[in-house]
Amino acid sequence: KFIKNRRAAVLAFPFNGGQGREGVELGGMHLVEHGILEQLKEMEWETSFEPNEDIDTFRPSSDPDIEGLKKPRFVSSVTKRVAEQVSTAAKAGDFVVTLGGDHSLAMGTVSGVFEAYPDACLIWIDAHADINTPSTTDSGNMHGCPISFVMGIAGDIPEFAWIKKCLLPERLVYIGLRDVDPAEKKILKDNGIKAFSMHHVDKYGIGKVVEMALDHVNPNRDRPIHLSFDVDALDPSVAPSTGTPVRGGLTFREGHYICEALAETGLLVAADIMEVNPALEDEQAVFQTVQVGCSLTRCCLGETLL
Ligand code: 4U7
Ligand code: MN
Ligand code: MN
Ligand code: MN
Repeated sequence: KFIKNRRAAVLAFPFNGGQGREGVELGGMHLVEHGILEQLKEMEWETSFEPNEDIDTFRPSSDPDIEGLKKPRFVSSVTKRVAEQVSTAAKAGDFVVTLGGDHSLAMGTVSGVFEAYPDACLIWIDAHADINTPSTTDSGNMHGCPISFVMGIAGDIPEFAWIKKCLLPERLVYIGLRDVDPAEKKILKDNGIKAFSMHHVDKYGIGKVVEMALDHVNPNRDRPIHLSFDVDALDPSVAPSTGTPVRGGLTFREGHYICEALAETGLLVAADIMEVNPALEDEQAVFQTVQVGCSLTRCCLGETLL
């Protein structure tokens, strides 16, 4: 087992530079204000917290597009800090919880987890594939690109030279996809990347899908697991306050089942909870989304295991 001493390092990154909507930088603090740290302590996890309140000092005075990517220097410097904090905590044997912020932060979380655990696998829960390259992205928003960078298919951009090619295509699996760009579909196909879309969730049920996903990336159940959970994987009726909602998503239970099943393996070493945007939709919707973010996190740390 990889986690020593039942310690959780909770890292919040109040960052929105990977996409265009204000408010997602508030997501992590809302989970904290909702009580996630106390909830984890209640579950007998020793908990540390790093709010990274100085993240705006990483914003360069000028940050013109590079190869169509928006705010590339800001994204690079912030995600480099993310990688350092995540790898330090993971190497200490802590369970790393990263609260976004937008999903470009995963360039840092994946880099950090795989620095500490080179044999890890990545389970990506999302409506989107987030594997656009600088040449395929239409929006230029880097929250749609993190996987291409850690997989080493983004091309050589000096500003991102710190990112190591750490993720092999066969160590990645998706669950929840339903809005994948045509160029991303080609990347998935060309690289033989396994993906369970909502169609597969409907066809096989979430229990079988998680089992098949684990069989693919972790056949002997001996590799550390990094879960990156974009709340837009959930149906908008379950998690309405997020920047890129897509109808037809995971139910409340399907989302929680994934976290519970991964916790049950005893192999989960890190979980990202990304893209909660408390500036979107009404107060009730924000409450519901923040509450779901907290309960997913608790499930990752074993709350519902009997
Ligand atoms: B998220 C998109 F074009 N693919 O690249 C893009 F549809 O982290 C969406 O999953 C990306 O929320 C969504 O901009 C990124 C778009
Ligand atoms: Mn998404
Ligand atoms: Mn995402
Ligand atoms: Mn999103």
